[in-house]
Amino acid sequence: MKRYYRPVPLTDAARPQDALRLAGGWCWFDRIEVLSRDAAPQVIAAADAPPEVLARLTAPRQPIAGVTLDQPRIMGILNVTPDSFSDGGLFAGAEAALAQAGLMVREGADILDIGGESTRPGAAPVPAAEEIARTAPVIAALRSGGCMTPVSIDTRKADVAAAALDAGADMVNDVTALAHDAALGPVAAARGAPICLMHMQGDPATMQDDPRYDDVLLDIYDFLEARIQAAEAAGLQRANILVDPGIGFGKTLQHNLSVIERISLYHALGTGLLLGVSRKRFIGTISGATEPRARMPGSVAVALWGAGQGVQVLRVHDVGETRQALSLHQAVNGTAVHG
Ligand code: HH2
Repeated sequence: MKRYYRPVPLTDAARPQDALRLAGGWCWFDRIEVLSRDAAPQVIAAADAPPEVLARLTAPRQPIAGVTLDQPRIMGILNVTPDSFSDGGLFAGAEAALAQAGLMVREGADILDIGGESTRPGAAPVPAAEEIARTAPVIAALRSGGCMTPVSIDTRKADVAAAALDAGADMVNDVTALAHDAALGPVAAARGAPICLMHMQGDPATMQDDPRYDDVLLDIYDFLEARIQAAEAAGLQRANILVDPGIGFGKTLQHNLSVIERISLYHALGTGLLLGVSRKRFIGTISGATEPRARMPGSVAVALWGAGQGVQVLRVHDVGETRQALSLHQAVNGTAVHG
């Protein structure tokens, strides 16, 4: 029976002497919830977990695209698409895209995630040439304009990633975790570019039709574990991989909530963790905010929950609001980094 080890992250001032530091970051833990597919969850002392599990949970995560992961980082979303669910059409022109990128950098984005193909439920695929024409010139203009902030290309296609990396992007964000285009892993590996591997069930056209899991939390764990192995087989280093459970990608409201509640499980994969909930539908379902842009407060609340669970990268539209919330969260829970 396979066991899964979920650390219980805390930032409380009352830290026992034998508590362990989670992933070299700002949370500590001294208990682990042991999960399996056929037994009730059990809470054990961290010291009683297998040594290889503790090694993965405590190993400091390496910087990604030069960004250290010892504090929560903000990835600002820039969709240069006509049809993204919350900002489609707003930043499709190069000038508007550059202005928005500049604003997000001033507001405190650590990474910019640029995407030229919407993956919202029901979205139609975009040909690679069109996706390149949308993204590469914006990345090149950011670089020639002196922007030093690391850029991630949100694509599932090797050709789009290669063009973006040529134009000055630093990392790849693949919502299919290398399952869509077998050439993408080798492209990232050859250039030493970090990659984010996200879980999705099905594809955007049909993923919300009737998503089902045996155990959503554990099924995603097994998927990500297998995709890390596939990425390593393609030549990527584990230290250069982020994983993401893919909120809203083939998941019901309850699936999303179950995953977010126990998201710290994925620290056991030994990589950095990324969470993207910004303005997503489940926030509207719970809060009644039907307009995506009205979902900012709920998005910030869930981002703070992620930070409290040790999630290293928060993918958000509302950078300034998230930065303010995060800095207050860190100030009052004692995890602020000074100096
Ligand atoms: N969500 C979206 C797109 N890319 N990448 C990662 N790693 N994680 C996510 O949760 C994620 C993602 C969807 O959001 P958005 O980019 O705002 O919309 P659209 O896909 O319509 O462009």
